[in-house]
Amino acid sequence: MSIVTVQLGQCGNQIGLELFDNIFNDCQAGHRTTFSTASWERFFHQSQHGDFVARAVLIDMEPKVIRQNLSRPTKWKYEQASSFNQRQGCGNNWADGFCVQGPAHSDVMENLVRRQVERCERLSGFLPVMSVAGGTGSGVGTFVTQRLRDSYPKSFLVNHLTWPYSQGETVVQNYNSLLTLRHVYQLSDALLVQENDVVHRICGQLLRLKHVSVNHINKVIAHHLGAVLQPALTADSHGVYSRNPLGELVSCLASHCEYRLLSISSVPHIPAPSMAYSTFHWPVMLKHLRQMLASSSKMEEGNSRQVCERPRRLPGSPNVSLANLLVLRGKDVFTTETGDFGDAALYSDWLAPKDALSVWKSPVAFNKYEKTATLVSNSQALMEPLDHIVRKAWNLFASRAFIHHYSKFGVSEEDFLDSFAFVEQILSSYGQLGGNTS
Ligand SMILES: Nc1nc2c(ncn2[C@@H]2O[C@H](COP(=O)(O)OP(=O)(O)OP(=O)(O)O)[C@@H](O)[C@H]2O)c(=O)[nH]1
Ligand SMILES: [Mg+2]
Repeated sequence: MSIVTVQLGQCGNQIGLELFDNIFNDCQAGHRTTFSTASWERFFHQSQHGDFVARAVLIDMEPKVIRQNLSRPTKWKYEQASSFNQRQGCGNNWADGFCVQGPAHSDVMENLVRRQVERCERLSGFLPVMSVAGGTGSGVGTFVTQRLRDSYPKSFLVNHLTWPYSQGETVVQNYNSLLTLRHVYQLSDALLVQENDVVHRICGQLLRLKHVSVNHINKVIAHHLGAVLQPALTADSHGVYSRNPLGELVSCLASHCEYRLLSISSVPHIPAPSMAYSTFHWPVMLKHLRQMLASSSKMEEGNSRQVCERPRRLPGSPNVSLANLLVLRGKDVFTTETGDFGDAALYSDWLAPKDALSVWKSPVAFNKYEKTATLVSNSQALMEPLDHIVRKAWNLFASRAFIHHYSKFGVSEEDFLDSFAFVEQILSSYGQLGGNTS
């Protein structure tokens, strides 16, 4: 089954390109016909000339990144006619994107999506890729997510959201994040979240890159996403690569509508020059990943984020999961012991651990790594950054700073208050996973 990716705004378009590149290169790296065929059906269709064309729609209110994407030489292609841009962005304003630009260009964007859908023999669903902090990705992205939900109510809808640096690049990034989450949380089946802070640290500390660029960050984000979305064998797929990637992801991780936040962590991350000398041991890798899960850090131990504040969780309390998906790729996956991830201590008591843990496997090595273990977790791991966003947004809102930029496009103070209440409720729900009702 196929996924139609909708790349929105600068961030969405830059990450989307890296994702397709990652997937295409991964498939080309070896002779593995059934794997590649399943992957290509997911992400590419073939043109009359035999070119691999991404199943993607590119949307940005600015022209630059789309132009770069369309002209960048790659072994695969974007379809020129599958893009839409305007001349000026939304100026980091969610309200402009959601209330003005989205509705103004709704028909043309819908037509582009429909054309991609018509190319799919079997549609699994949609993957909108966007940041939550700018104007186009967040505002137009939310609008497009709403239209996708209305027009394709039976298809799966999983949003990939990039969360901004906590120290912030724009003063209103937390307003935009708040408004995006308020809407997308209800529309989407699941939200795959990657935080720029965390990925930046992975690049600097684990990959030992001296000057971390956006490009480096996007490659890591694409690596994580590819590790989850490339074909794998599920417990009941009887040796056949899973058919409905988004549907299976949602059904094992996000079947409860109040819990839709999914974090991704992966091991190992190895600097390119060290790769040839590295050894990969499943027990060591899985031990690290298990420790990361328990402590809700998204980087390997030793370098992980120091837990500074854990709002709404008891001090030192372990990260509680509702559900986890472990994806193993590479050598010896079928003989690897994963029982530690079924430890009841990791989970809320709502589901038996055997129902809360899913394991997908593929014997095909991923992205030059002999072995890769990736964990997608619906747990309390995103409470801290989410709480940070809400608090920062509230600090601005308390003095009604910048609200006029939003109200002039139709987003009122009441809309903000409603969004605060909604996101507070998400935090409270996740807090209750650990039995903490504060
Ligand atoms: N990881 C990553 N983050 C990005 C990238 N580009 C922008 N961002 C982040 O995205 C946020 C800004 O969103 P953009 O995608 O630039 O904004 P936009 O959607 O184009 O919206 P406007 O330009 O305001 O119309 C900031 O938090 C940036 O750190 C990227 O290529 N990769
Ligand atoms: Mg932009």
